[in-house]
Amino acid sequence: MDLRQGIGLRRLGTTADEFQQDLLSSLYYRRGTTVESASPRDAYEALAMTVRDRLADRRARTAAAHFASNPRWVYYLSAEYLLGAQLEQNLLYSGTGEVAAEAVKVLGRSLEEIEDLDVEPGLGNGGLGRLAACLVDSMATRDIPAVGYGIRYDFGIFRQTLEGGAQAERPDDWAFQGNPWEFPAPDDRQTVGFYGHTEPIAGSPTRKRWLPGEIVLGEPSHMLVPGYGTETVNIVRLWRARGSEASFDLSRFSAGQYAEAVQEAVRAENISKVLYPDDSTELGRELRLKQQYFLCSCSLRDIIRRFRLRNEDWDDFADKTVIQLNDTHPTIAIPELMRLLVDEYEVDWDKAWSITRRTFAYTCHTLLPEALETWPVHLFERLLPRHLEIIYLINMLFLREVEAHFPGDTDRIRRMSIIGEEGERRVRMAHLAVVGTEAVNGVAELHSKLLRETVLHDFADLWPAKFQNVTNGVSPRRFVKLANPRLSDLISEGLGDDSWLNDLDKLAGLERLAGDASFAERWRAVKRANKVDLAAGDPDALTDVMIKRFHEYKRQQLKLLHVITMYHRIRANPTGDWVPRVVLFAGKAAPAYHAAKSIIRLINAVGATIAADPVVAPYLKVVFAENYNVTLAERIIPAADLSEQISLAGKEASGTGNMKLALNGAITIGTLDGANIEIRARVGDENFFLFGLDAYQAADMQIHGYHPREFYDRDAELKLALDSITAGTFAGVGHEVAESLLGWDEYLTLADFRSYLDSQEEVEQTWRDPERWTRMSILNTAHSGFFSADRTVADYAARIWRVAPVTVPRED
Ligand code: Z16
Repeated sequence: MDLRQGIGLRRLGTTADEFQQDLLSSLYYRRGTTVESASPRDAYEALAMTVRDRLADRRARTAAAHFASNPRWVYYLSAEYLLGAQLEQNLLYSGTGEVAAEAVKVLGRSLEEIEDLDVEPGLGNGGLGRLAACLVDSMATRDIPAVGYGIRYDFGIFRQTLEGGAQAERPDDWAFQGNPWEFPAPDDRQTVGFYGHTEPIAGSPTRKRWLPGEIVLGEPSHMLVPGYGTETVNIVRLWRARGSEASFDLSRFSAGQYAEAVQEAVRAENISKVLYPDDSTELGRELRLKQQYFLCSCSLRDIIRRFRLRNEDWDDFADKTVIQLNDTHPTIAIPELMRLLVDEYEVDWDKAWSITRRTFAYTCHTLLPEALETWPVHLFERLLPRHLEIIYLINMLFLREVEAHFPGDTDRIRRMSIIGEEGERRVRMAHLAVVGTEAVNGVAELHSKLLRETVLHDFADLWPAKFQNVTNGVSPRRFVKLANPRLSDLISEGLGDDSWLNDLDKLAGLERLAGDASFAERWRAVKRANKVDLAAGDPDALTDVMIKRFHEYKRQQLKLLHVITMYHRIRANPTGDWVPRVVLFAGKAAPAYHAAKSIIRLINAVGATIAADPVVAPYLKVVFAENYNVTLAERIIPAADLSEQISLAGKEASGTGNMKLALNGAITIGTLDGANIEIRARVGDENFFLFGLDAYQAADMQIHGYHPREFYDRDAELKLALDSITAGTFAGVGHEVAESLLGWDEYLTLADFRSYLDSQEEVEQTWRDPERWTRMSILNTAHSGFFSADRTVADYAARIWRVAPVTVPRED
């Protein structure tokens, strides 16, 4: 099939010469400039368009094949996407990397120079946003008809800088110079209402008329999501808020009241202005709920529009549609679908509720109580009055169901209600998400188990079959092939070809090479070369990395206590046989999260003290890499020897950095938390440094009263580490950190300290035996194939979505 033939379009060439012709044509006709006067930006944009064009035909054939087969669709609803840089990925996925490298020479620039101008859209905070990006990549790779829906924030996650060792935040105007990867789709714009009131409709007990007080336009654009090694190109559709024409007050403008003239439009556009920078905590701001509703309302109308292109009967909707909710953020889609069906399409309530429940599925990503969203009822009432009515009705019918199962159990009814009545009445979004969906899943085995046993226990009692686990995964294309080309080449050589890139279990074939001395030698050389590239410190030193959002439960402070202890040990014995280490931290703290920012500040103070100490500096170096994002992760991960996954057991839902690092041959030091457990089970206990309390021991300790001082009093090194902070050894910085650890230590840092240090001791013993270390490293890669997002998507497809792939025909 070639859709271009019918309209007489030429096919794009595949040779370097033909690519170069198209590149020059893009520069001339689309940038309006010439080779002689092209700026670096012109070169970048022209190349981006030339590469993008190479995916356009696949996209057209995908859309045609999907339309023709009227398949069951997966719609992924997510407030966040961390897609990463697009140019290099699209070169790989379009198979044009080599010809492009040749062709760009005509511009007098190297491909690498041009790639440096590619800005990543930072439309997410951390794990959840990157997971969304990995899953849409794998859905395309598995030929699943899917659309990812999200918000096109003007400002993505803030840019982090260090000012005197403290985090400062700068706005991330990521598309300031334009975004060549984005296709506007103004014809598909939607209208969204807020505020106002509802009116009854005569003769109908359940239908209502909602008269919103504010109207906002949602303008979509999309980015291409090509599959790897297949023809499919799906899309992520992102909504941007706009004021309508009516929101500009011309008469005020004419009267010189310029600010007032645009205030309504500004208000509308603020909805998609900025990503909320909180990972795993919710601030409960009105604008955030507006964002969520904006995303859901636009996306649902778009989903219904798409459904009606090929279908008429609402009875078919749930068979043709599955909507996956990425955390509770898009849960308002449940009452919104009810509203659209009941009020606008006049479907009766029971039928609408049956359709809705069968359409949605919900992924929970946390166990932290503060991450489970709740909204004050009074806020809902003002912002989304009709939705609150619908939620009340859903809740009434639901609680009737509970009462029927557990007659007279009023305590259970209070616990399970969608409306929390303790103190200020609040809407519990997680409860709504469980009630309104067909399937609920956690993101790692332990997480799913703890969800069933704790946070969602009552619901699992009522509907045991609803609860599932789907362990997270990561894209091997982005996090091995693109991030670590040296290792990828070595793996392909070892395995005979590169088919592992979309069949990651094949990495197991490396096992037989783990004992091959020359292969191991080359493996070590790759790691070393990656460290040289990273240039964080001595490439022969143990490169110990902790790269993730800053959060007390993740326990960067525990890593820091280890560093401080090493500092004291080396000072006490300067001629000791120390293993040289580079400890690399990277990650952002939510701007309002003071405790996390204090830890960053202390890391930098400790780093400076060590760097200035001639006794310690030869053995120990602390590096804080600014502005951690996908692009930086792709540089650090290939260079890591040791992967720090040291959260308090029972707190990290899954973790995905742990998977990326293991795949790149870093060895994990970690607790029995999240996906660490599954990594350890696969790579083998002997190839993993385990320490710390397990989730049940940790919970027990907290229940029976935890006293951090007891650990401090009993452990001289721990005492020295904390006392030195308090005594001002690190430029007087870190009093709050020490105080919080000795005062309450919510995440049992001191309880795990000794076990962690013992495990680090084992790390060093192992490192001293390079053959053994390398063998462990190879085995980590060999046995991490399970953590491909392709497997994650296959799990969702089989057990939750029940979708089949649609093959997109090749060009002829
Ligand atoms: C987030 O990134 C995560 C959970 C959450 O409730 C909100 C946000 Cl923004 C993370 C989890 O902390 C992490 O363990 C998990 O690997 C990731 O989501 C993807 O599931």
